[in-house]
Amino acid sequence: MDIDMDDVPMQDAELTPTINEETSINDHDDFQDIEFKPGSSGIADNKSNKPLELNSTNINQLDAWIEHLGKCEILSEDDVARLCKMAVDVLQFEENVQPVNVPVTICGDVHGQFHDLIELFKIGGPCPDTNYLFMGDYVDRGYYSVETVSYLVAMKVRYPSRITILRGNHESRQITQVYGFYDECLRKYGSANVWKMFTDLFDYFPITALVDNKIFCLHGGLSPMIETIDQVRELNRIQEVPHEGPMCDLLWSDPDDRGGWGISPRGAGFTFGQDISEQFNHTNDLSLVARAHQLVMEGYAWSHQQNVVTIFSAPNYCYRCGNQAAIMEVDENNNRQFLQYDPSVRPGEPTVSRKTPDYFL
Ligand SMILES: [Mn+2]
Repeated sequence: MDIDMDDVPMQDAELTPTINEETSINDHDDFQDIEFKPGSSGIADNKSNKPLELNSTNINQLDAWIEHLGKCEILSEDDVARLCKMAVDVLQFEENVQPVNVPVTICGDVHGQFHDLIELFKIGGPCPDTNYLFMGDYVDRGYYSVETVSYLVAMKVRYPSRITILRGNHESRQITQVYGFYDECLRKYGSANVWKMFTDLFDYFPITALVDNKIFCLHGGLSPMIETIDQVRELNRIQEVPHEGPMCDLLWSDPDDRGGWGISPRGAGFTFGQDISEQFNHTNDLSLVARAHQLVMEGYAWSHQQNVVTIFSAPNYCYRCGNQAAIMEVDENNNRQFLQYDPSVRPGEPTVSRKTPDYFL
């Protein structure tokens, strides 16, 4: 049985045995097609032919939703439908390689850890005062995937030029049926309708971003079928994440210490060595590939002699990994600074004190 490297810390193999229950995506073919009809939610049935225009009515609506979601309270099913329809009319007009200006703060996996997302905005500064680029994996694993993805989508619709939300390998019908988001939607809404709406919306998320023409941002990594960024622009991204091929690789691959291309233990995507990263950055006149997808204990980790950086923004991942989280600020002069943070306290969560209680003294 294969291990999903989402869960394998790059720098602390000791944790691996406790958190390696994820398996290859190809082990789950029994889930096929039962809940799998792209477009069945209807959120994309009446797409506009031009980007959503904000006016006082929909701004007031969005601000009310954002305030509600900010308290970690879910929207009604009808409001999720309204939000997702608006989001289609924003995201369908974005590009496979969405251009992003500096300054911007680049973030990695969030995985339903809503209170830590709020902490992220405290550390990095509130949106829209600070521009944000999230590199996917908003759902699954944590307890608040619904609130997390609702909040980020609402922010995207409200401040479309201030926040960019890329697709991760978990923004998929198949993966979310295994790792939590599907079950969470059933539990919180009593049906799969909200899951269908969001997974239909995920098909419209951009798959990569290009910051100031210098930093190529994506969830996973490189693909042996992609040599130039223009080749990413030619893909048809509006579909479920495929099991193989360039779009799959961009959302699933990982950098590796070995050179060349390797078979990924995740069962999807590839591993790629420093020679591959150097060639890609040289060919495309890039300074850096920024990606997420792997737990790193400090919240960020350089690889391939600073040709690649991994950013992971879920502190104490799965509420038990003990890792720090990080985000990467890129300023107007392209200077980079990492901000690290620890888990926020969830309401109802027992606060574990390592201090010896007084009654033992
Ligand atoms: Mn991932």
